[in-house]
Amino acid sequence: MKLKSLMTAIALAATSLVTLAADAAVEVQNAWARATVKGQMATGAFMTMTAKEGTTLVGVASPSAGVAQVHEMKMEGGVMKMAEVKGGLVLPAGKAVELKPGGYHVMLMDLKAPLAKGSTVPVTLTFRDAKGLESKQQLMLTVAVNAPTGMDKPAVMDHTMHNMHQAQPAAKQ
Ligand SMILES: [Cu+2]
Repeated sequence: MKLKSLMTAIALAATSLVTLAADAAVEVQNAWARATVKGQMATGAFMTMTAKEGTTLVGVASPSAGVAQVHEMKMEGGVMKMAEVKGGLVLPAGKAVELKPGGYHVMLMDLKAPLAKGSTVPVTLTFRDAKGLESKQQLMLTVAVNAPTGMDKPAVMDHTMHNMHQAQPAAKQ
């Protein structure tokens, strides 16, 4: 078995275990976080989320990061900018919402240690449903240099334009 598919299998197994335990309202697929190098304080995490019923991702937390936020990356006057999604990320019922390099992503900042390729990083998502009820969902994200599923687009712009964060070396290693 190839290491990559093994890692994906482990990540999926971990995800579904947690999903069962929490009777999760949101299905999360292809979750991964980008590996970091020593001294790098921030990185992105990516996944595809499908809510059974309409809900909103209102919070993110990780014991590995001092600060975690949902970010959006978009072109503004010809410049790629990144900012926290205000009011949370809306997940319409039954519609897959992709968090991917160059778009929505989970930003892990103030990293307590480098995220090594092949390791995992715990992330807790907080959702608020239409009635205002909050629920939490825990994930173990696979740490990788590039998207494990090949859904990735060239990630050269990933976070290097972010004013708040340290520039990172080119993604290729
Ligand atoms: Cu960001």
